[in-house]
Amino acid sequence: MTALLVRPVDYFVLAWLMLALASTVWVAWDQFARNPEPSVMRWGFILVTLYGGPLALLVYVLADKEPRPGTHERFVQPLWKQGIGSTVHCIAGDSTGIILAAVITASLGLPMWLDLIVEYATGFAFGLFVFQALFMKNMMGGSYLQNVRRSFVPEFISMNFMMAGMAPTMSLLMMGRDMRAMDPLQLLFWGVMSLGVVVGFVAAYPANVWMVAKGIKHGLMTDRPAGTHFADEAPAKAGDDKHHAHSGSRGRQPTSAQLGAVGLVSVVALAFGMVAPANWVNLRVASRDVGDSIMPPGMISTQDTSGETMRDMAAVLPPANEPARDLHARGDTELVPRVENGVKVFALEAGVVRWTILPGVTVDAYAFNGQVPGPRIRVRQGDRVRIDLTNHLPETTTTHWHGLVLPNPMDGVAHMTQDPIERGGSYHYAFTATQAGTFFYHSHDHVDRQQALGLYGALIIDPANPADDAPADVEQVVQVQEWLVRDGLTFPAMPMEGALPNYFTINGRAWPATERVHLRVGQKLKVRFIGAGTTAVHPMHIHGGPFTVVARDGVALPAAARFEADTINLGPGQRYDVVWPAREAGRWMLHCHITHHTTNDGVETDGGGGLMMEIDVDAAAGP
Ligand SMILES: [Cu+2]
Repeated sequence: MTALLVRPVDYFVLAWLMLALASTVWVAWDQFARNPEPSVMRWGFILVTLYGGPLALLVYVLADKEPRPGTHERFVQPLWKQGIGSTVHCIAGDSTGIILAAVITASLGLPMWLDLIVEYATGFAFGLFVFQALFMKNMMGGSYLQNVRRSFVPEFISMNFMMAGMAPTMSLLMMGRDMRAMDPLQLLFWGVMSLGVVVGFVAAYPANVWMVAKGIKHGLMTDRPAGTHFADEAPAKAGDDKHHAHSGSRGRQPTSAQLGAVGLVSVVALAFGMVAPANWVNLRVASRDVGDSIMPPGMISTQDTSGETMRDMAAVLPPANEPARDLHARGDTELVPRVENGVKVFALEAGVVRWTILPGVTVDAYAFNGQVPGPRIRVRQGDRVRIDLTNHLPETTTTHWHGLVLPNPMDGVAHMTQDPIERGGSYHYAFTATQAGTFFYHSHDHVDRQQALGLYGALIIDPANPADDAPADVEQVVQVQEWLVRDGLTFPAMPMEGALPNYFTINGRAWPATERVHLRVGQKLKVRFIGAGTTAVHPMHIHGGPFTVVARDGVALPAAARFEADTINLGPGQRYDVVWPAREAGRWMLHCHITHHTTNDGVETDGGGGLMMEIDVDAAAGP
């Protein structure tokens, strides 16, 4: 069960539904205690208020609720009120059928287009067999079957217009950007149903007024216990022992041409309402295909957008009962192995955490061992290594050891070298570290989504002979990542419309919350750049003079191949080891040179944001 209150709209819908319940209780009490109506109308108003909330309550009070004792007969006479009554008993049956069908089809996992057809058929059946035929039978007499026949055309016309309003409301809102609207266990589903009934009511009202005027539908009626009299009661209509209060119009039956034209337009309206939304949204998607996905606000959703696309790009649903890890929590902490029979064994757990990247900015991240980036795995060349990965994510995962020479079944590619690890499952990755240098590990299942949400970490292999390492006094790992945070939700950042990132982190923090490096003039800093990002090549630049590139992609450059530069293009998957000499005292900047990547959602704080890090150089130690 996912959280119900995730977006501001959820609180609005909750308030609306509570108002609808309260309105329904009041209308039900008022109907049975005070309003002189046949019970089919009472139930009609009660159901319509349940779906339409305070709007239906308003209609009830203005058009049907007896204002003073004994005045109902006269009060409900105007045609517009008769039309309301006719629409209410149509909508009560139709929408009950539609909503029941929607709950059932969503649970069965049918595509939306089929949902709509089943909903139409069920709504029509409910309206015709329950509300119309029974209602007409009570009013007009005759057998039940006669009344089914008599109600068929009016119900057909009314239902067509009702669905012409309700179907596009459901399609466009349910298949829009918050797919929780397709899930009957979510508030949003009931919010959409409520709005759909209101739109359906408005769409069906004009035809109902016309049909009442033409005498082929009934409007509002008064039903009092026999012998009840009031001083100000309107004179009873002669011969009307059933207390019919609507203006008798049975003499003005519609011609077959009129009925045919109205019926035709109702069919056209229905077809338009059912089919037109398919121009904008994918009606082949089923609730089951999309889960409770919430799309990024700017994502382009079309008739081709598949359920898989939506799940890939969807927001991380905030973990329940999970306090955010604040700025004291660190990513990239060194993971301590246990040694079993000479094998260094590391334990990794993938799960969802709330992670603070900046004061006041918290992301819902996929993380190894509750930290972003995942913990640093550091071994020595020649070590036998095993990593036990356990999956606590809401989806399958695997982990790939980027750049390593290892047995193929250990390579971690989902569906190719291994089965994806189910939620709750685990996998043991075992290999011998034959290379030396800067590597990293990352998810290789739903990688478009999972790595972008934080499933990566540094993997550093020290050379067997420490003398082979390029010497430096201070070492700093720099892992870059991009984030998309909108409306308080975290989406995987992608180089795609609506999914481009607006926050950028080094080791899980954005400037000015990034780490600081401290050294003295004359010392050397080794930076291990890791291209853990997934949306851009980051031109990483250090102020205060050039550095020497000593290794690339986990391969040490021989002395003759080393070169000086002040910017390296750190592409996704790439690693660069650079050695930077501290030449002058002061505060020196290390940053990405895509200038937007040095902002936080477009805002600069303390000189920038995102991919920036400060190198503090003190004056050389005195003699
Ligand atoms: Cu950049």
